[in-house]
Amino acid sequence: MPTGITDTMPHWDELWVNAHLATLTVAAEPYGAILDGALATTGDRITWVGRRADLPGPPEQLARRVTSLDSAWITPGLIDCHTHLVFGGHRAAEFQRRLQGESYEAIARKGGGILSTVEATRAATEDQLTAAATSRLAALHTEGITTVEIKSGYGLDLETELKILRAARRVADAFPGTVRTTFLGAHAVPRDYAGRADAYVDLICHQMLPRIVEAGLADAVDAFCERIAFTPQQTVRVFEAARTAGLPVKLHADQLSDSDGAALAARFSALSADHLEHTNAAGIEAMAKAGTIAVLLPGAWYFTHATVVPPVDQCRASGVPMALATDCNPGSSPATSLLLMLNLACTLFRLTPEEALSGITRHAARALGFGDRGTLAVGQRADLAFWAISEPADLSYWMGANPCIGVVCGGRSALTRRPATLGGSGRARQ
Ligand code: DI6
Ligand code: FE
Repeated sequence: MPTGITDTMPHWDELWVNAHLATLTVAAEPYGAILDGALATTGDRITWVGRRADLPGPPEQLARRVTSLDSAWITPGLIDCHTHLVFGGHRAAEFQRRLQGESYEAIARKGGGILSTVEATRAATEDQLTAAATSRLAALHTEGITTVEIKSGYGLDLETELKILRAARRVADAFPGTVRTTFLGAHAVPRDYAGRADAYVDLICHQMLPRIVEAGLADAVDAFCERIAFTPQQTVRVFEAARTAGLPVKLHADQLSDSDGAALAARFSALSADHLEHTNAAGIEAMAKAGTIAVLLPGAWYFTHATVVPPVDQCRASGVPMALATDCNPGSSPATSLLLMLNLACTLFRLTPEEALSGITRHAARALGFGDRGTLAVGQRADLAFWAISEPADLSYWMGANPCIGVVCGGRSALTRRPATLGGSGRARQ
């Protein structure tokens, strides 16, 4: 035991000092900020958060290792709560068709869109899918992401949905952070069920979902409720099957048209309703009452040339927390940068930088059903990201920069990197 430590002194594993903290706890300061703060972890938990001046002793006597962060900022590890990371092929040709004026919906109706990725995904091996998704997740991780959700939905038959979910679990095994998997069998009606969507929903409810649950491969169930996908009635059947299986639900709701998706999600106490561009006032009210989180996906909005902005003011007025995610997928949002989503959400949807950061931390945690992460507070999981920035708004302000200099997952240092030079003083504000 080093000299000077008494039995009443804490014995933390790690202590970070000379750092500013964006705790994202509800506090008087914007971002729950603590300037000149300190943060300690023991095992996989945060064990102390506060002003350095309030530490109960000299730092070197409080922890096994003390690190000075040279005025960097610490935020909670970032959370990407909506991705389709596991898929085969890509859709650059469709991108070019859309640039020439064809709409996302028109391409889907002609059998392109999701169904073309289904073909490529069925043709890919599990190893190929795992390798491609692993490199997409690595890109997210370098930006401070410590928790990610991965949906299936490009198989649309039992065998391929199982293959995708197994690949997602393998990606998780090689990732120092946390992966949540979501079964999205109701993503599109497969070609061999064209005109027989109800029969495909039978397959989902009676065969696919029970097998996937039995294999322990899904943490939640999602569906695409839309005129090019599944009706509200069909979505209800999928959600009832999820309820029987004991899994929480999420919904791709009102992305292209108002299908009353938000209210439907709320009726099933969904963790989240996602997209929401066309959601009506009653839908947002229902979400507020049910505690359903709004997940906004500005990458998909931007990339598909959408024009109707989700009802941000109404979410604010009704107290519906807004999360943000990449929606990483080959058709509507080929994005592996969650930081870019902050900028897009601010510029396109007029979120404040503080709302945007809350959207990829505390609110994103709730969208996945987590109560143990997304803020810097004692007892929370020790998932942290370190940033060479002057103030938290820098994370929304820069486009395409990555000022992340370190990531900690469950108390273990998972990544250290040199920051991009952002200009200005290059130093965090003292
Ligand atoms: N909405 C989306 O934005 C993605 N899935 C969905 O239901 C798009 C999926 C794709 O185009 O491949
Ligand atoms: Fe999506």
